[in-house]
Amino acid sequence: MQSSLATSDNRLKIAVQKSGRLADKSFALLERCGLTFSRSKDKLFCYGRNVPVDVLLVRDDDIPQLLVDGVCDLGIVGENVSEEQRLVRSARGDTADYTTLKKLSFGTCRLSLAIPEFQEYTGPASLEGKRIATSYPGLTNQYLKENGVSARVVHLSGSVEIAPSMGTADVITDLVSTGTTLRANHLKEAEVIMRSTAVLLQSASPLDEGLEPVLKRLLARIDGVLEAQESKYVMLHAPADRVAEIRRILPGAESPTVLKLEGNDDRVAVHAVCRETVFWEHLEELKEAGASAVLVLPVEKMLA
Ligand code: PRT
Ligand code: ZN
Repeated sequence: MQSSLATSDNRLKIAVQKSGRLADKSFALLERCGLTFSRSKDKLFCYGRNVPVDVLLVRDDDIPQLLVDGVCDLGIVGENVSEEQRLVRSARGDTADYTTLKKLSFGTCRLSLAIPEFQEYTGPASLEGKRIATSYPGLTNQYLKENGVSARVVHLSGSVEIAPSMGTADVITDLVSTGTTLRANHLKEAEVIMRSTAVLLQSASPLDEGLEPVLKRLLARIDGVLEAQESKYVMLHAPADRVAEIRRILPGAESPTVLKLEGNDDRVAVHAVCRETVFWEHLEELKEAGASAVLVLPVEKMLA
């Protein structure tokens, strides 16, 4: 992503959230891909110093429209926002000219139906005729339609969780992460409507000339960052005759490296990259299989 490409006038533009739950992690992802930026005075624009990639810092809700208009080539938003705007646009008869390139590993939450804590929930049919407050009318209406329920969706742009106690709605659908907000408002989660993480979106507008290889390399680096986040480098000592068993326990490990231990013919050192999460349970199983001196190390970068 260096040299001649960096001198091109054409630059890849990525929209990310300026401040909020996805802001730091979106920016950190780009930095972990090796991109460095200088920020404009108003802090709304970041100019890529070592790559022809610029970042626009905006409200998350504006990102899909920037992609539809071709102002930005890529954008990072929650799947909840991406899908909600897709549904709202399609209800208006507009197209949503963006596609999901990748699911990212942050911004995890769920859009859930929540009801007053002392109310009984007997399934979607019990929502018939109810008033549902939400900031996600598209996803909520889709859920009601899929379940053949007729209810009134009350669109609120914020503080949805207080609607039942204010008497403006009977139940709500809202984003939930830990569940603390629901509990604090005497609500309980009754149904998960959608699970969401941050996603990388691409505009359907064609890329400017010369940007295809820039995009390709950026995507490969993002894959490398995401894979490295999950992966761990595991080192251990094991009985020489139990290596096959050890290998089966290591989650997502390809061919491990097996090394001789100086002055010890019965035990060997095993090194492996585990591409799935290594849990304490795995370490306990390894120990039972005779492993000792088990080290689990983070992986900084990975290139397939
Ligand atoms: O200013 P801007 O419009 O850019 O930001 P915003 O205020 O619209 O969004 P922001 O920063 O709150 O969230 C951005 C994205 O983060 C969302 O679109 C989701 O994809 C993701 N995300 C992950 C969440 C949450 N977790 C979350 N917990 N978004 C919102 N919440 C809110 C939720 O609405 C509720 O009020 O947190 C509260 C619930 O949290 P818990 O932990 O109490 O369950
Ligand atoms: Zn927003």
